[in-house]
Amino acid sequence: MKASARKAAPGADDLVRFRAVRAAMPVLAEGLSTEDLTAQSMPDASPSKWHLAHTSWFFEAMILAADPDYVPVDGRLQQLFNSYYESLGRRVERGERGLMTRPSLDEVMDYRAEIDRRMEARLERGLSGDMERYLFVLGLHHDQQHQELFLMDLLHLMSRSPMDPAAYPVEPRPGGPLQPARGGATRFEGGLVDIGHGDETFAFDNEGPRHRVWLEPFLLDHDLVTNGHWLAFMADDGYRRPEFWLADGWATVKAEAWTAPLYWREDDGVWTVLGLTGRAPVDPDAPVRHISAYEAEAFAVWSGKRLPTEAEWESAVATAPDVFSNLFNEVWQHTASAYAPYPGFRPTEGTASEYNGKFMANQRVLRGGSLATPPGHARATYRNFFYPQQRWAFMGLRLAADAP
Ligand code: AVJ
Ligand code: FE
Repeated sequence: MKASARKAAPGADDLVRFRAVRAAMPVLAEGLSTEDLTAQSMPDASPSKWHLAHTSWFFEAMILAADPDYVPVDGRLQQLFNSYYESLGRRVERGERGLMTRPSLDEVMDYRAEIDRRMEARLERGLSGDMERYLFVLGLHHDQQHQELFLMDLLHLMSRSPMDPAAYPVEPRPGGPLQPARGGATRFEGGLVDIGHGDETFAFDNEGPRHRVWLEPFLLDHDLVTNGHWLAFMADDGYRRPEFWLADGWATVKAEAWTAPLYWREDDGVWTVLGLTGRAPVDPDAPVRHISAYEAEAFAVWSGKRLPTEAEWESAVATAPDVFSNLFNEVWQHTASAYAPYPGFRPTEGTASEYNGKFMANQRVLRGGSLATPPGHARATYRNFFYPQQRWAFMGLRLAADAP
């Protein structure tokens, strides 16, 4: 199927969906100060204010501005809130997003409101054609991706303060409640299996086309690796024994002086971790969070198991979704797979062609979803991706093994 014809459900309820998705990010901002919403903690993380603006800019640049008679809300904002689209001209460097004290937060919220008005007027007239419909639904899913980035980036910002600030009084868990562990693993026969998205509902372009893959028999654990398991790895000198590590991973351990997951700290022999509700003792029963692909690989070697490939993960979840705990609602799960195009991959046509495909070098695929993933956003074919040294996302692991 041609990329331009990729489908999204036809929409009498477009307006309802639009309002529901757009309402979510301002709720995340409630209770935070203007200072909280403005600062940037590292080049990989954006200020909340930027997320509020960029998700509005996306609808303007991808849909509203396609009309040749369109007059932008403010032409300068095109440059300020373009993330990475080369075809849309100059932009502010990623690491300098926190320097944008202007426009003010109020002005950004006004921009949001104006884009929402214009989009609602557009939706009332009705979307024209498959491509515009695809871009509209892409805009909704893009907004949801940034709702998750908002929480990841906010936690990273909080972690840079010696005050161990609590961003929220109660942990926001749009992804749903944590499920109890079950123990054990299921064996899968493998063979010739189909993976990838088949285009009957919305998916990002990188999830297709659906294609065949050969899998040897494998086991996949029902549960996520816990902090308790991770403490055992640390107690066995996991971060000091190069034999567990990939060369690039070991170089990173030394260069970054890693001794524990991100946000962990040891005070008088007690490990604590910073989360969205502040600093608390590490709970040995909770799934481990904020470990890089390098750390996941080292842990897997230490434990005598391995990471699943993305095809194993997807095939297992499609076959027996109910045997697993916490597939989509706690941490994205590292896989052994490089983020590469599927056979026959074609980027979405037009400006959105830069959305996913151009990042297919030197990154790893993660599967599932996290506590910060909005409801209805994740699915079994979803391919998230990060560089192997990154660990500020809500990421963890579920182990696999070769089946006898
Ligand atoms: C899939 C999370 C790596 O953060 O760049 C946001 C999501 N794509 N805007 C990213 C995304 C376009 C993407 N990740
Ligand atoms: Fe974006």
